[in-house]
Amino acid sequence: MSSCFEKTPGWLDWHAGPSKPRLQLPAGAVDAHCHVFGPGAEFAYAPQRKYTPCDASADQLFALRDHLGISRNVVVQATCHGADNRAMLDALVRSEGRARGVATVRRDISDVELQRMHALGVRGVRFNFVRRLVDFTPKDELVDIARRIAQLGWHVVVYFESADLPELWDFFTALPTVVVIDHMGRPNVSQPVDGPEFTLFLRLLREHSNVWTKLSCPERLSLSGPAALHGQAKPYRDVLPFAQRVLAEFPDRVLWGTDWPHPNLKDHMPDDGLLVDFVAQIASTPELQQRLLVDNPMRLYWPEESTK
Ligand code: 0GY
Repeated sequence: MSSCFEKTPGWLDWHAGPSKPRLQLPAGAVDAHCHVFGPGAEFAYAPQRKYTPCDASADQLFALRDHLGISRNVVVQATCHGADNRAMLDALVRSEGRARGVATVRRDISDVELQRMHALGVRGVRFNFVRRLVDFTPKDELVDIARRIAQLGWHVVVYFESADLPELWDFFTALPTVVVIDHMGRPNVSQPVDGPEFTLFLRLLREHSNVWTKLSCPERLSLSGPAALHGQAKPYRDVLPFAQRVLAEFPDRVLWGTDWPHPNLKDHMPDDGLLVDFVAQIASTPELQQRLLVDNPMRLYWPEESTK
């Protein structure tokens, strides 16, 4: 995984030999949150980036897709590429229709460029509020972007820390599109699932039927970790009640993704095969797995092919 860029010290590279999932995925399963990084020699990392990753190319992503038994990907623009969407768009082209994209755009983007991205498979933009990843974008710029992409039928993906939800509430609830929240709003899983923070998050979904979320990133949220993955103890067991609660209440507004190649992890790099197996812990029946992995992402990203 060499690159012409020097990786951030301590960077953990993606797992080179993931296991084969034990879970039999439903036909047409979608990984609705993953990224490509570079390769840096072809698609340079952005000068304003907050981290420099290892390369993770589209072909490597598709090899993982096939290995895991996944059918399609949603490639989310990573902050290390800023608003230069070329690597993500290249992945969409290479996927031959098996990937859709979520872009990062600035206010000065032209309508022609938005149309071009739509033709290539982009269906959303991402607004990122995580301070360690991005510099602040003024809200009036984001409102302007949301208004424009709404006309294309796109949605907004938002990424934030759970402590910031109260401050962001009015902004989120005024957005004129579907709003997809990354990683369940990053709950602090040391708090109870009925605690004030997660209760507020659930209220957001309950009161706003345009809000969806991704039951993703147990490896990022967990404090108990992946221990005994195929042994007695459950992996990422502290994340489970949060994901199960959301799925139980909002089975038609949830997505799942690997988050490959897992940027900025500090303590371990997950085995993507075992992340797939974790889905069976969250969604215990084939019917729920079908909704989470196929019906919901198809409705949002491939509505023209969706039957649900
Ligand atoms: C994720 C999470 C992270 C990074 C990014 O675009 C990104 O750089 O999304 C993170 O560091 O928490 O969803 O991949």
